[in-house]
Amino acid sequence: ALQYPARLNCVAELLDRHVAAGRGGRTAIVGDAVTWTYADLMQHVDRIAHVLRSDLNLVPGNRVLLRGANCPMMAAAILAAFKAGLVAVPTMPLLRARELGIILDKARVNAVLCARPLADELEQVAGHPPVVYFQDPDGLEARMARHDAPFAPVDTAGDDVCLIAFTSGTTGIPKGTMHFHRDILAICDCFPRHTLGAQADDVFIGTPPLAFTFGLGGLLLFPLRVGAAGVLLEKPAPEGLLAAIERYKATVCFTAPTFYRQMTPLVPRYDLRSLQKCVSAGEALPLATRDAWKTATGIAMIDGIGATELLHIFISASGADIRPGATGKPVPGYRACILDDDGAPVGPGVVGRLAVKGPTGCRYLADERQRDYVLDGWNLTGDSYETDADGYFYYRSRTDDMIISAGYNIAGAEVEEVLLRHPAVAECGVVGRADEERGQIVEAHVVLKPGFEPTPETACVLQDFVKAQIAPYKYPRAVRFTDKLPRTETGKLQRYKLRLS
Ligand code: 3SK
Repeated sequence: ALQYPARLNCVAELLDRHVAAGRGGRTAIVGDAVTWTYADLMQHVDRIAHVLRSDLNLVPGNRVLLRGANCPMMAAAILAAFKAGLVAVPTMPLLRARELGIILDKARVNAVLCARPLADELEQVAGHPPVVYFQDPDGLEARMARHDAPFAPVDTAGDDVCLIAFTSGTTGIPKGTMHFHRDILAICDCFPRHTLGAQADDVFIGTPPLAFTFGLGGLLLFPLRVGAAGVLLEKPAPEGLLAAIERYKATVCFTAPTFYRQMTPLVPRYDLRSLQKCVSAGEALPLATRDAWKTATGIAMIDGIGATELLHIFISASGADIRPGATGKPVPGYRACILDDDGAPVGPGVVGRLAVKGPTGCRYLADERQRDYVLDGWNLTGDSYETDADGYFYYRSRTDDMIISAGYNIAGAEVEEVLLRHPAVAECGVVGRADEERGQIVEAHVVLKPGFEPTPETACVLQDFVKAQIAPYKYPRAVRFTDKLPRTETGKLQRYKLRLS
């Protein structure tokens, strides 16, 4: 089992340790516009920590919401919050005012660091806490210039909360998951060490936002743990990612199957000889995607399943351990089993609920759903799996109504709630529909109010309406008009019927 000291600030281990050991000149972070060494990163982190503590008067345990695209300043802001004994609450750049409002409220946020280009939605949240903008000459950067002293890591306990990562609940009400300083190190000491084999000369690159723990680990924490470099791309697109792999000679890529599918036909246009390891998570990896990528690049993808609740990947396989069709085996440090509906373990070949136990685990912030997620220390992830006789785990489906599209978790209920606010919508039901490109797409079944026409134009109007209200990746890519939704006698929407229709 992993052992960490009782007093522990994860940034001392991830960053300061390298500088103290003479590795300050190594590249830590590569952004679109700047490259920072470990010493540069530490200087930025220390200055932001001073701003948070001295200028904003925050005290250990206070919560700081962070809003920005993947860039060196966003990375430094997250680490600064950890180092200053605060709790970082990173948020997806695409979130709208409504979603930000819920998070600000739920996490009882004391202050915000926000990239200036993302100011609009935040400013629409009534009564938001004090904000300091970065990527703004008169904002955070100007304040940082006034603090040049080193900042000593706050003497936090290993089990002090340092991160609240939000994930969309099936009801559309985001759930905050709380993680300790020691959890941050634990995820670095499991998957990247045992499955990925991360090394100091690796260059990590990829697309998931730092606000998604898949990206936070893969693009920032994992490289720092081994003294490697992470490339942060502000606007990742398939062509841009391939060009960046070539440009920065990246060795390890983290992204979702959708992205690998989009990149596959473009591979011959780029020199990807540096690339050695490709990690896929965020949604199920179809065999066809894995095979096409192998044919195009020669690289056998490292599939994995993780959860925001557990912080990172807990089942995976690499190299000779890869078995086509299987996600893999529990990552060393984790245990996993399959449970039936009564919570009893089942043997190979029987589909049931995936349960996981390990050094990290679910701690919801003020949410009753904790009781459903954790049973006797086992985390019930909401995925149906089965095992084979050799202990490999095979993904079958989600056990809940979560739609997973291009690696994004989307709650059908949240999209329904928005659609119902449009004057044309009488009733609606939103489900996931299998899709070659994105794994699943959001599909809305809509009953219109009298006077509205079920035309493609109306569908576009509804799609634009959703995009304007909540993060655009949640909009229904398919809209189907119907006269009636399938409901039980008690009026409950029968989503499975919509999925079959
Ligand atoms: O969705 C996943 O598989 C995942 C992977 C790593 C970290 C977090 C998540 C949700």
